[in-house]
Amino acid sequence: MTTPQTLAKICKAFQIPGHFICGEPYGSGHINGTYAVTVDQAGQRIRYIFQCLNTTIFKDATGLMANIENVTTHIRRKLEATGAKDVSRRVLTLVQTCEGACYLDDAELGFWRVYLFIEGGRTYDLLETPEQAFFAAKAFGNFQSLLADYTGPRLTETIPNFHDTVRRFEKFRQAIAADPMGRALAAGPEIEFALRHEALAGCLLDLQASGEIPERITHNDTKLNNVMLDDRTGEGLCVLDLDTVMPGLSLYDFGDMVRSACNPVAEDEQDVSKVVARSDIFEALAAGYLTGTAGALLPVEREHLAIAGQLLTFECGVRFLTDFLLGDTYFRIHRPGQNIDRCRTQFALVDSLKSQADTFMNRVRAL
Ligand code: ADP
Ligand code: GN1
Ligand code: MG
Repeated sequence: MTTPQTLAKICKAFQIPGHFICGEPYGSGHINGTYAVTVDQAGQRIRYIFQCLNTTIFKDATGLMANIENVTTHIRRKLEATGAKDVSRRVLTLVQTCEGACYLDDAELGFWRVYLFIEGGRTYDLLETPEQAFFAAKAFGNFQSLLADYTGPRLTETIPNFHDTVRRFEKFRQAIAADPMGRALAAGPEIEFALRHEALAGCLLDLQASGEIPERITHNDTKLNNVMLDDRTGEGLCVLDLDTVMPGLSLYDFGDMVRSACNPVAEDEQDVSKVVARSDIFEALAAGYLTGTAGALLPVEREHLAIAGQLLTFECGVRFLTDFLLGDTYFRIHRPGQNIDRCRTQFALVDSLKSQADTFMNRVRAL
């Protein structure tokens, strides 16, 4: 973990006036190291988000930062053109280094970026109400709408084949065969579940290959704690975590919202009997996403909203399981067994989504 002394040093490398007061780990992301840093500026305490990028996972860190600059610039211009209020709370703002770059790449300190801290909003690991689901999904849908006319340079694929579930399944099979930690035996029921559901893996890739669903610029990591809701109005405020914004499918974005929002308990809950796909949340997500994407979704995309939830939940479960088998090198863990627990909740959610598939589809059709 990065010490306050190191954060103070990083602070000096960016165009941040005033002096460093304190900094501590922030949020519950699994990949990057995120810190909230407080600075005294002429007697006011101002916060910033400092992030150390995981460059083992994001191998093309400079390409990734170029994506974020291009995407945030495009969104900012569009918001300004429509006279939106409070633009610096509605889109992430990168702070430049003293040299005028949008990141610091330092042999000793690592790869860092700094964002203005968006005040007056919060992210949720667990959703409480359908209203929150509606506004979160609307914000992700609107994010996609804002990028629909993006004409800048083609965005870098920051993690190639990120949602290629078939390839991910192949990696999973290799992990079972290699079993470097000797954990396959302990994960017997989960491995069996995954193998039994393999057919799910290709469902969206097949539709894309046949040209039935289009590639768009999508977020690709629409977990609920990657969108801020406004404390005052409850509405969507800002879409965060732009590391995986790249060409993808709308259904990936919707599917991951279903995965992260429908479950009433934590992603690593150990009592899987508590896992259930909440139908009122699903319906609110669908309504919010259809509102945010403002008519852009094709009928075939609408018809696959429910299966997308199953697919993305399955994919994530397979990823957690693979990481458990390989020794927890991808998703940060805070206790042994956390990745297999995460896998179990995902698979329990797949079961619940499957058993309610018809109801969920009827809800979408009625919207
Ligand atoms: P990770 O890639 O590790 O998931 P995120 O970019 O999602 O990192 O950031 C982790 C958490 O930090 C978010 O869930 C959110 O609560 C908070 N956060 C991120 N950026 C900001 C920001 N600009 N202002 C306020 N909070 C933020
Ligand atoms: C990771 O970075 P974070 O914590 O928002 C992961 C997602 C997973 C999610 C599962 C780049 O998201 O793909 O769905 O964990 N991000 C990356 O909680 O792999
Ligand atoms: Mg995140």
